[in-house]
Amino acid sequence: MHLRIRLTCRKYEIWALSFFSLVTGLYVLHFSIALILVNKEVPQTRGMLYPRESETREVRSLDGIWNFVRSDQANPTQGVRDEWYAKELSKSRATIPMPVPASYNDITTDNLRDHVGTVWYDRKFFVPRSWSKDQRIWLRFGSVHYEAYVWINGQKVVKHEMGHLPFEAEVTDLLNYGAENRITVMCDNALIQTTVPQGRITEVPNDGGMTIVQSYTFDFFNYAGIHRSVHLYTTPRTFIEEVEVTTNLSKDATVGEVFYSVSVNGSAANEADNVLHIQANLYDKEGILVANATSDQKLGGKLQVNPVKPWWPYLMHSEPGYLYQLEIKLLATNDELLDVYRLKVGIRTLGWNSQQFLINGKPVYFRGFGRHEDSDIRGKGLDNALMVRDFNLLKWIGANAYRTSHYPYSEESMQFADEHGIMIIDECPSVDTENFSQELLGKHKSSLEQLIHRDRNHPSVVMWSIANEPRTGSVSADSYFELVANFTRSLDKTRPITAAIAVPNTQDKAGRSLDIISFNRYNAWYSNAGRLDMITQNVIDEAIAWNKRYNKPIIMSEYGADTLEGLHMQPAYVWSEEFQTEVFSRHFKAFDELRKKGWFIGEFVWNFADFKTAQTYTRVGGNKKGVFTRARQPKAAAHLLRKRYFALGRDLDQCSFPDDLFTYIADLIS
Ligand code: BDP
Repeated sequence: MHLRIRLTCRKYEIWALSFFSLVTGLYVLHFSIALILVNKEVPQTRGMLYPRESETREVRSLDGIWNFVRSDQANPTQGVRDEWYAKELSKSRATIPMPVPASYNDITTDNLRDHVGTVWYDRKFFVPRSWSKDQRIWLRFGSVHYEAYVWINGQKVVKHEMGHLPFEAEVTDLLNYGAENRITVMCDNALIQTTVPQGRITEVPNDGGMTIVQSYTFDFFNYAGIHRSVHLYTTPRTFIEEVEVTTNLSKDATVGEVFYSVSVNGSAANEADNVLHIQANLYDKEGILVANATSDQKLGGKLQVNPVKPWWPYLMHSEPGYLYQLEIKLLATNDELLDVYRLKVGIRTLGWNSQQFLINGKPVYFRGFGRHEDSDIRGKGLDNALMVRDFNLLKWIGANAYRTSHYPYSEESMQFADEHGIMIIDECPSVDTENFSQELLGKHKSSLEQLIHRDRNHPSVVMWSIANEPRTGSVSADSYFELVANFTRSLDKTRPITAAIAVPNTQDKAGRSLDIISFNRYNAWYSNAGRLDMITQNVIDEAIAWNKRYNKPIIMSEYGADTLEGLHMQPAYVWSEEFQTEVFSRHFKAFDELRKKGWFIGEFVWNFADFKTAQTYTRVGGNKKGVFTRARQPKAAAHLLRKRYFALGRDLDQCSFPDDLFTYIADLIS
């Protein structure tokens, strides 16, 4: 902990350096080490199963209103030096109420929105006396952005760097049972060149003297705080720590196989005369047992389901998102039940080659969105109402996929995607990656390790995205992305790897390390603004060029135009609803040409909904490229997109049209 605090201090000392000397220094440093990037080990995540109740486990939420303090921007480590965690925060500073989960930025009416550096949270909670008996207690955060330091009753518990990913620690010996306890969290939102994502901190003059400014090149607001739920949960002394599941289907898709492998934590696992084993039971949606098995001594095994109901994406099958329930029972030699954990499992296969991406042996054509976790007031805070609304809109519009641009989304949304058959391209938080360095490589790999550890069992996850718009034109990008891609592959061979690339294909150095090439391009917006007549052929030409260069399947992972809801202009003019509609239509034309080639496998609109960004003169209240407004209402282009996505669904996957897809006009038109 102390080392980290020192490092954090160093991070802030760096702010005091002049901007120019910092930039020059980093440039020299990165240029010289780019050629000797080495593949160092990254820390391995343990445990972290999603907290679920069972006959052997209890879960308590610590969500609610916490107390909150912001540090002085110029003195971000004061709270640590003065040990604010040693007593209630309110004893050190005046606190304000702060909801958890939520970003803290848009809750108050002052400039908390733009605060840079550390903030503090605390709250009290009760632990029942019954929890003291022969079990272990864990504290788990769904995500805190960007760096978190946690204390229980004044004792340090855990620190974690990286937003959007869970972390946990055992707190059994730190709690007061049958009594009140206090949890304190310090959260630091500062992004520098070796965080993921990267940013810059500079000290600049303002009217009051000097101030600290956070800048970043990525195009979404750096919301911060305790973004997802905080849980306390119990496990038995010896418990199921990890479950890893992979699945397979017979050629004719009638027989399914579920391979499971379990890791156990606890003293019983080490007793020589206690041979632990797993009883695995698989239940269908009706709760009927369809397969069971007893593990081998390595706590792994296979379940066979005959006949099987495979997991299919939405609109590719009449019963999409079919999930079984896998029940894992940990038993001692004498068959004493030690622990039970249940999780949902979808049985499916993935395949890919130089032309296609296949699910259960059937070629997939992706039709979807880049998205953001973003909404008014709560920022990036988990919000179940918003999540369910978003899935309803995805299904209404006929999408079958989205990319978690540009960071991992909530575990709850991953589970929801499993249930609804929405395919996910799962992206790590590396966006606009540049200034490649050994330290950045380590953090980038760690973000993928944590992501894959968290999401590997989700049938909805069909691809890993290892970066968005990395600066892959630079010399160092070549070995950097080879190392990142190989590392990802070493963790999961069952899913292909992509990255959303925006440099011209002639300059790119990362594509050779990927399985599927995704490219982002804004024809008629960032290039040739307003020129609707300069879209279709450009898209066709660029996709062909990418395919020629790498001989791999191609996805257009971003295209679109900022659109102010309610602005109408005929003929179409930038920012109007007519313009967005026309931009889409010109892309559809290109996509249909490209589909005939066999290797063009998907189209993703940027963006699902309007979202907040940093303040700049190119953004009016944020990025307005949403097909839906930030309040999740459709713009005109949504109705066009819906017709296309369903038309593709009917043509490619034989889905039926919703009754309200076409509005009656006259019986002269069909
Ligand atoms: C792309 C980025 C995305 C931006 C989008 C835009 O990948 O994050 O929001 O441009 O400018 O380059 O709208």
